[in-house]
Amino acid sequence: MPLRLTPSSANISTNIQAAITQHLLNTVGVNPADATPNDLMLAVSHVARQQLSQRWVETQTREAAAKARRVVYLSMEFLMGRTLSNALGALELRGAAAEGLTQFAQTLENVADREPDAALGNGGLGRLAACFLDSMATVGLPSFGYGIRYEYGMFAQDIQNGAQMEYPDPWLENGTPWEFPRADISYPVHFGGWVEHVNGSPIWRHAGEVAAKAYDMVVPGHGTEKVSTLRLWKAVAPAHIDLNAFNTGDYARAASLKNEYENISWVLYPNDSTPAGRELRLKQEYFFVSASVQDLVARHLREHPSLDNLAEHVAIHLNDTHPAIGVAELMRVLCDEHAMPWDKAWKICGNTFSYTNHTLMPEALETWPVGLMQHVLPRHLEIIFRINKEFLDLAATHRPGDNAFLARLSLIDEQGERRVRMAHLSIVGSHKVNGVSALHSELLVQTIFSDFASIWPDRFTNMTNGVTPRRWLAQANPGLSGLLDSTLGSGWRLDLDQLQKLKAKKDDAAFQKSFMAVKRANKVRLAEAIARSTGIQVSPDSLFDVQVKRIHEYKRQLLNVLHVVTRYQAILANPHADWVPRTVIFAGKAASSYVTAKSIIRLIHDVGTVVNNDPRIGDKLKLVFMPNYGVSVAETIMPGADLSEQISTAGTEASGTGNMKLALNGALTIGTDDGANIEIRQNVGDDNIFIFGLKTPEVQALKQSGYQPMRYYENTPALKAVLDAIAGGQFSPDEPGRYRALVDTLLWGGDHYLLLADYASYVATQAQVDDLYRQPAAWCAKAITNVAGMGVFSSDRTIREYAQQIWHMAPDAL
Ligand code: B1H
Repeated sequence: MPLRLTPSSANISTNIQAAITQHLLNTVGVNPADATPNDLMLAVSHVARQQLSQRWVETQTREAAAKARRVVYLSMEFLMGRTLSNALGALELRGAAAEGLTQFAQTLENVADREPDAALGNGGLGRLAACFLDSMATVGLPSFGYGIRYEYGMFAQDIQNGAQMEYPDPWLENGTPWEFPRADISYPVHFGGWVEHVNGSPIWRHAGEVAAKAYDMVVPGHGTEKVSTLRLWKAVAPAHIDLNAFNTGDYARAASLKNEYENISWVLYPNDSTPAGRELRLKQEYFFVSASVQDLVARHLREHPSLDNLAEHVAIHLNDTHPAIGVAELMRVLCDEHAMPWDKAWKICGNTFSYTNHTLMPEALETWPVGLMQHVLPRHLEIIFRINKEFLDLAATHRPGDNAFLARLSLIDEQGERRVRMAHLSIVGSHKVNGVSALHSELLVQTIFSDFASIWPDRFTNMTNGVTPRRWLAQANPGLSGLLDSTLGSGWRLDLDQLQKLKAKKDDAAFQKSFMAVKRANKVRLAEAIARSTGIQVSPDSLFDVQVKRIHEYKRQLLNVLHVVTRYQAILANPHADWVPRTVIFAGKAASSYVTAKSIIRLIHDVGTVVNNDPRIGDKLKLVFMPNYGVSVAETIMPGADLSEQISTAGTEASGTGNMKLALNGALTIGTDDGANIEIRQNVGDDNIFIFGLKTPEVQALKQSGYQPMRYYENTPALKAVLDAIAGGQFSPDEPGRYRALVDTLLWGGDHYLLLADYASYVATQAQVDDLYRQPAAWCAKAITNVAGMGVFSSDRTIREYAQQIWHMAPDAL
């Protein structure tokens, strides 16, 4: 029986030292005297892993005995980041581990830094899934996350001559202490072939088979011994597949056959917000959904005699449409494999599934060509057609004779190449559909899903996103956490609403002083990280203005650049004015094939090169781009930000979650009336946030009336000067035409995201930001008020809402 370490056990740090030494010797295989920081990272991880393993076994045993109702969260992405620090936090062993490491002359921070990020996601959607796992474990919701064990996660970004380069992310290259391979859990997943109907019963004569092997990652709850499971599937060629080629000595063919199957879990598609639409992606989606459904069905049948009561014991949640094929798969399993009548199965299905939509952008809605679906999943296509027929029969009773209505609702888009609409399949197959912020959920029923809402108004609801305060405050910002602990006690970690009590302190001079000292230290730390990753020195005394997120036109990083150039020109024109020194910090990846986004990254670098090296500017303005944005980089950036840029065109950002992380760490937001910014404003108060620009109805009206960007260009001299400088090559003298096309998307390409329309309002609001920053006490009071107002954005709150309103589960039931 391994040693059980609890924070209360005597001599905990001595015990940890002993445990680390044991693991160095027995698990890592090194002499403790020679242990490198990497060896120590592995050894400490194994100490924590052992503790979590015990918790996992206990939680599973308890839930199985109770035949607990469980939520199954299906997601193509889990952007977990590093595990060690979070695991130690959950075990309340962080202090002891740090102390234990002093014997090895190492800091916990330095040791933890050796762990590669588990970057199995693109951005907000994947990180939300990771925050939800943390909250599900913490609030005690019996839960399984299911996804893919990608061999390669999100690509690593490097910058060469200002341009993004992508490199593979072999995060598993050296193994990971955090996964538990479950050698005995493996399911066959079938593809292709055709369907035969024998005596009215369908038989899927599949053409290919791959094995899905389970690898578990333990998700620790905080303030509880409960843990949850993230089960990731790896694709493995079935042993028999290459036997023939292997036996005849044709190893090349054997290897290529093996690859063809195993590439299913090879790499994450790096397309945030736009579906990939490739056959391999469809196979990935079906692969992990099929394995997960087999797993949950097997678990159910271990605890219950039949599948009749499946919906009472399992809630399956679709994280966007990527796992939507699960609706057809569950129908196939119930009807074809368990001989359940269709109508009964369909009822179970509807009571089991629920679906979250994460984006309104029409180009982001996933559809699959009918021909491709026929080729890869012929039986599922038949099932989808039957679901569609019955659904359209029902819809016709709502508006008899209205064929346009039916065509809009159909699961099949019949215009041009016929395509299966995965969002429609998800809605029809679910009992609840939610958006991720109040505005987004409202817009869903007013726009893309309005026809569905006319049939099923009660099916649509809102679940505003949240973030876990454990990672995004306790772990990322130890300085602020310590201040909160000494001011409020430590309860905020599990009850973020307690931050409200800070409001009373917002003008307290002593508290302000401590709060500003924490921010200053975090800025120093961030400035060091900037120097390390870019070579650029920035002053922690300048205002840190931060925009960190995927690079996308709708998020309008380009509008931010227009402001930077505006400021640059204004400083040159008036060098002796009382400028508030600013450091503008960008970070984010562009999808590898997204030409405009990559051009924006290059422009940021080119403008930075000119501005940062202009001796007339000095510290008044700096522009930096931190490469390879991901969870770990974010953990350094969030605590050091003064200003949070959330400047998407109103109506385009479904929610945002970076906005929450930044405000929680005491940054003030400059943002549009979009996504969760609106709810942040409601919670921190209008006076503590900078909102600018057109609101959603104004955006819609301007577009309808015929938006003419050229008018803004001609009537706004500062804007004209900025665009002329960029388009004319002032920042790319070696290639003066480099940004002509980028500027042309604004002037001649319709400026789809209304940068020019919002420019003047944005620049004027930035001046208000400067005015406030000149008054440190006033700024600080607002920053404190922001932290105080962020309680509602804990993902614990979000998960409790899902549990109560969608999954019909009581947290902490066991
Ligand atoms: C979000 C995505 C997304 N919305 C397709 N949609 C993908 C769509 O690989 N794909 O095919 C990947 C990701 N991601 C984001 O979700 C929203 O843009 C954010 O506003 C939101 O905060 C986040 C979480 O809800």
